[in-house]
Amino acid sequence: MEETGFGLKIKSIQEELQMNTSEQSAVNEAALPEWKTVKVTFEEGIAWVQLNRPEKRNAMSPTMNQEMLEVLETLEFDDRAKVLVITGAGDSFTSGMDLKEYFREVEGMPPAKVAAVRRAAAAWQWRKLMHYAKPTIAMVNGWCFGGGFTPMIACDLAIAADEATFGLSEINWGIIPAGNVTRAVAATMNHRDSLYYIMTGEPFGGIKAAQMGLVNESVPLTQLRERVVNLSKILMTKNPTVLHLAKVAYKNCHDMPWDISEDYLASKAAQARVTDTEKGRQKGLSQFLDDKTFKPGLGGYSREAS
Ligand code: ACO
Ligand code: V55
Repeated sequence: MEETGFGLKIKSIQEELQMNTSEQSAVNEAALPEWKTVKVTFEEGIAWVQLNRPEKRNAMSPTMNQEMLEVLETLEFDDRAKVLVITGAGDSFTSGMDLKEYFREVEGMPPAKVAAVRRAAAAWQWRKLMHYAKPTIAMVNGWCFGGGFTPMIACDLAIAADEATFGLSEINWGIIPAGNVTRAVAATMNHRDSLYYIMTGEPFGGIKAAQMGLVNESVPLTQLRERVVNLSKILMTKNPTVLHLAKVAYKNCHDMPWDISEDYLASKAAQARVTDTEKGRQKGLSQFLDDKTFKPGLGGYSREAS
């Protein structure tokens, strides 16, 4: 075949595409950056994100807040992470904000610096986490106090150990639950329970957290990991595009008037049809109506079959 200028151009684009593909997979298999206060490991589609200062009960320091934002931004583009599980190293989920590094040591700083430290906490704890592109599960393995409620609640789902201990301990040391802790509590716990725990600072366990709907479930610590792996596997069978839109739609429409919400949800449904590259809706309809190979009421369509 004649080597036209056009042919050469096509070849070089193909080469470029191949190069990009291999570069891309190189990125995805690359070792992660070294984080001092967070540990990330991959296992069968799950990214285990461990708050990792066990000697300080995983208290959230300014460094950890900065690193957690980087972790979330990194994992967003890493194919090894299909589901994120946020948990804590050792016997704690997190003891909340670091009273030394996040409060005392920041007190004397200029207001702009204080604001930057507060902003970095909010950046990952709810701004980034709330509408995260991938499903998120908080695995509450132990202590969960104060500021720890915000990321725990911002995760889509939460599973606790019966042995875990929760508490809105702010009142116990003379502050109100800020950093959007109170807002997160108001989104998940009822009026009486919220005020009871905000005002008493009384600790409570995983079983109580599940009874109040603060977490989805509580299981014995020995079964916690297995339950979270099983839940992650269920989420991994779903269409990721639709899964993301479904959770964002739920979280956004929660506080909308009904007429605005109806219109918003119609737009989101249309968005799903446009952006869903695996065309789940079409597959689902034809596998049920034509092939009769599944029943949507009882499980998901086959994402592999055409
Ligand atoms: N901030 C800073 N340091 C902390 C925090 C915290 N939130 N939590 C624990 N640590 C440190 C301790 O100071 C101690 O440090 P040291 O070894 O250098 O002395 C170390 O972690 C171990 O803590 P202990 O208290 O010895 O651990 P123990 O297992 O006995 O108790 C518990 C754990 C119950 C979590 C206890 O540490 C505690 O009450 N921590 C504070 C919980 C809290 O109220 N957090 C703030 C919520 S409000 C907010 O987040 C805005
Ligand atoms: C708290 C948490 C904050 C904050 C102020 O109540 C108070 C806990 C997450 O940040 O800035």
